[in-house]
Amino acid sequence: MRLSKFFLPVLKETPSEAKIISHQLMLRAGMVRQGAAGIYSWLPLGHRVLRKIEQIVREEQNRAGAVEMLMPTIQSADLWRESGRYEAYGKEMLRITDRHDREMLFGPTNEELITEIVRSGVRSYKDLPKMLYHIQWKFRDEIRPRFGVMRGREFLMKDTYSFDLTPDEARKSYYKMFAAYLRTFARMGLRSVPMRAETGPIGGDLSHEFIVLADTGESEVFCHKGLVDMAVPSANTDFDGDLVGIFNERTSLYAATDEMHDETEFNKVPEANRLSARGIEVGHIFYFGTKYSEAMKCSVNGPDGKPSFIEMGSYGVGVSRLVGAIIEAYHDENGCKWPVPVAPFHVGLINLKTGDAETERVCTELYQKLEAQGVEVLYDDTSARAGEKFATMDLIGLPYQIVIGPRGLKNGVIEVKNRNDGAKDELPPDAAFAYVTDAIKKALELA
Ligand code: 5CA
Repeated sequence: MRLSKFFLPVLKETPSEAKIISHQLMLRAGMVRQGAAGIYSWLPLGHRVLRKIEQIVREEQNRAGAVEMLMPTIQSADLWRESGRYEAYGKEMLRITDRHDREMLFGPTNEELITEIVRSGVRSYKDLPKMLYHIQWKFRDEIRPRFGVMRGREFLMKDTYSFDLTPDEARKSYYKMFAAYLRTFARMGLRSVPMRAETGPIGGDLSHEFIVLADTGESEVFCHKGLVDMAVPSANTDFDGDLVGIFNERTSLYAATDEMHDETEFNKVPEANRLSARGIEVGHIFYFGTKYSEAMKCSVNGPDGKPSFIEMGSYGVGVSRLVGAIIEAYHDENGCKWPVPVAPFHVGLINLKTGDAETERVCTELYQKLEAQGVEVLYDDTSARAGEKFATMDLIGLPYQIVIGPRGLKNGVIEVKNRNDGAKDELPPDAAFAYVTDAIKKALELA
């Protein structure tokens, strides 16, 4: 992508309304613009990151055996009356009336709608288990939307719903999502810790929040330090196999959010291993049994011919919140430092002297060769000053910068900078090409 064609409205000043670094950087780097309180447009740069995160979430859901679909944002109030949540949800639900005076709502979550879909589509225990998900915008009229996309009113969520015949089978579905979430966040460069959590308006009694530790996180959390560095399930994890080991290994160590915190239990952890910190909730999984299936009469006939209510769970990932969470984990005083798998582009190519024939030639050739290898390049072909180009590249935080100008070319070299550690190398164009291509491929293979 040529920067001259792209749309990258960077800001020099930090907007005063942005209180945390991720919000500041997302505005400054031209990733999002606020439309109304807690409602954002995703500009091209932010949109690319959002889509990469979404794709990783999708791949790991598919790996775990969940099946993708898409439900609408607007739902009928009647469904929510069936479950009893229409009144209970209160002011957080955005209620809408259509031209026929029918009561509708902008979905804050989808337990009712998916239960309705499954009850009309399954008959027998042989139709189970099923695990379905979608990635769709949600709306919650939060009292205090804040921190940009971290606590928005409109936000993108991945929500999965599991349907099983028995509580034992339902727990297996829960373990699948538990393991899939560890992999999902790790692929984005995030260490997540599952913590026992309150179930709130979703319900049930088994629930874990997946927390990324960060000083600016909204949740206060307490856990055993060993959980932070624990190895992540590998890519060849057998999701049809027994995953209880992965679950037990983590849940045997203390970890709880402040609502579930038990000081006495926490104090049993040796003092050197006690971690009390702040964190960002990037995912939340629930097992709530027959709460919705009973209220909405969603049942199947068992092997004995008798009907039984389906055992259900739901599993959410905050896709748009993750964009902010990753910036909280990866930035410095100059801007973002994207991990390769979620970077909006892999490489920023800077032309130091537009109009200079040799510089143009080398830039264009390298740009085309990299793109042909699947390396995503943002090519700064504008006539801005060098200092401005460097500042913008640091701000938007692409993993590698390649800087090409007449002075270096006289000696047959161009500069490659690693945004993560700041290391710079002067290399001939061919060597720079090989080095960057290799580094990007390796970083993507780790998945
Ligand atoms: N139905 C269940 C699971 S599918 C559910 O709605 N769970 S939730 O309420 O915990 O939301 C799932 C995830 O969405 C949260 O873990 C969080 O990462 C994200 N999320 C929730 N509220 C917001 C918000 N206001 N802004 C951004 N992300 C949010």
